[in-house]
Order: sequence, then C-alpha cells, then structure tokens
Amino acid sequence: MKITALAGGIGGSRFLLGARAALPDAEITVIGNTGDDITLHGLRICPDLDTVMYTLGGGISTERGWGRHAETFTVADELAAYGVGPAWFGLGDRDLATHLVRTQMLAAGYSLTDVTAALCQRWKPGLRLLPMSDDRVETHVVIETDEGRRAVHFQEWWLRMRAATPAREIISVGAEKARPAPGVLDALANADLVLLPPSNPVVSIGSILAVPGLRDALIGTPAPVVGVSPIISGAPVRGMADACLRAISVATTAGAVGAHYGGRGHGAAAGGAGAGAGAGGGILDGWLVDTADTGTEVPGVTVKARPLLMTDVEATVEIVRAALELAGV
Ligand code: FO1
Repeated sequence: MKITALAGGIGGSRFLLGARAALPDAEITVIGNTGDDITLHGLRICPDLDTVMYTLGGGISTERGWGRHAETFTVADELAAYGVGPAWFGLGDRDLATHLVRTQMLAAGYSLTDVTAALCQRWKPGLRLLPMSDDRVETHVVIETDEGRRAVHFQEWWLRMRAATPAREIISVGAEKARPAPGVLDALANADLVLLPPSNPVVSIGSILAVPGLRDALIGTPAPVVGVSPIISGAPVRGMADACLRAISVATTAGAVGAHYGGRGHGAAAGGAGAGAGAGGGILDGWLVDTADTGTEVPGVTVKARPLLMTDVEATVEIVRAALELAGV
C-alpha cells in the first residue's frame, strides 16, 4: 500500500511513528513543510524536515520534541558570550552538524530534495521524506507594533513572541513562485491513501498547500484523503495553532478546521474514487475528531469520533487504523 502524508513538525512526526508501526509493509512518503525554514549564522535550518527525520530515525529529543537526543548547547553559549543572537532559537551542538552538512550541500548546488535524501541515508527514517518544494518558501507573520505593521520570521513570532502578539497576516513568502519538489505530485496522484496528520493546519499543512499545484493534487487524487483533527475540545493538543487559526479567522474547533480544509464532495470517504473530483472544492473525504467532539459535522466530509490523544505509539497506531477504516482501505 502506498501512503502519502503531509506533515509539519512534532505532531506530524508522532503520527508518522504510529503510521509506520501500523503499516510496516506500506510505502510511506511524507511531504514535509519547509515554511518554518530559517537561515541563522549563515546556516539553512529546516525544523520540520529535521523533526520528522530525527523522530523517525531515533535521534530526536523526546522531552523537547525537536532537536537532538543527548544534546549540548556549547556553541550556542559561546555565541551568546559574543552577544551574537538570536538566543531565542536553541541551536544544539549535534543539531548544528545537520545544518552544516545541509548548507554545504546546498552551496555545492544540490537541491533540498537531494540534501534531505542524503541526511536520511544516515537516519533511515523508514519512509521517504520529501520537502514540499526545493524553492525557498518562508512563513512570515505580519504584526502590529507601535511603529506600525511589520513582518517577522515565523520562528521569531513562534519562539521569541510565543505567538502572543496577534498575527494580522501569515504569509508564505515565495510560495507563488515555488514548484512542488520532484516526486511530490506523483506521491499524491499515485497514493492508495493520503493522510493529513494532526499538524498545525495553518503554518504546516497550510504552508504545504500554498505551493501551487499541491491543493489541486489533493483535490484530484483518486486516493481517499483523511485528516486527523489537531484541535480537541476547542484547543490545540500542543503548540499554538489557535494563534495561527485566529490570524485566518478560523475558529479553534475540530469542525471549523475540518470545514477550513473542506470536503472534496465525494461524500462517503470509502474509496473517494475521484468521482466529481473537486466537486466540493475542498481536500477532505474523511475527518477524525476526538470523542470530546462527537457530533461534529463537516459538509461533504465523513466525520468519525474516536480518542485522538497520541499518548504513545500504540495509541497512535489505533488512530491510524481508524483513519484506514474511515478511508475504506
Ligand atoms: N522550538 C522551541 O520551542 N524552542 C527552540 O529553541 C527551538 C529550536 C529549534 C532548533 C532546531 C529545530 O529543528 C527546531 C527547533 N524548535 C524549537 C522547534 C521549531 O521551532 C518548531 O518545531 C517548528 O518550527 C514549529 O512547529
């Protein structure tokens, strides 16, 4: 079975651990968000790609959910001693090696796809990890300040401001010129199942959908498309997705996020045989919500309620199985 999943960072990675465990023989392709990417100290950093790679490769810091296991921050401390920031982005010593290799390969002319494949040769995540695009797309956030409106990089808004300053607008800078990375459209067109893990619907899933061609590829795939709500009882399970949803005037509820993704209009999720592809204009056939949100309805989407907390891999395996059942595969 060929499964394609769109994924951001921590929530997406946890979900993928369950998908890989539930379907050890499946060919899983992950289309990873690169909108969080940032250049610091001359190094290109890809937080969501690295989080998927480290989590599935066994190198992740499980207490942080990002960065490396058994990490030290000696270089970061030395940079701080020189008064060189930003202090709000924790750069670990082991993690730095990943950024050095990536930056060196990009400078040598390799694409982000090639770099990601090379880094995954070490980590062996047990799935294919593709960047959404090899072109630079960065999420920036427009905020109001005393001096008027200005844009800050998503990471500064997320980490230094803790998303506490309201986002007037969230922009995928460069998206309009970006092309899907090699293999991305094919992975959506030829999947047996497309999954939307409980990643941030705006800055992770939304950023991926901002790449021209990707939304249409989801609308048009013959595979069933099933998503998992990242919102339970009106709150994000982790992170600050509510601050992102407010920026696009979407309520922080499982139903509102499901409606935001929209139904493909195939009605029953089973098979989603591409009949009237795009009839609903949205991208979902099925939507899993937590039992706390039982009764949620989304036009044109088959909604199913079941416990959604990914407390451990076994719990996540059950969620993946429920998604398979909802998809009718
Ligand atoms: N998240 C934090 O909360 N604090 C950090 O200092 C931090 C550093 C960091 C470094 C490398 C990396 O790959 C991820 C890092 N993250 C950090 C997570 C990152 O900001 C988020 O994973 C996403 O970009 C938002 O989902």
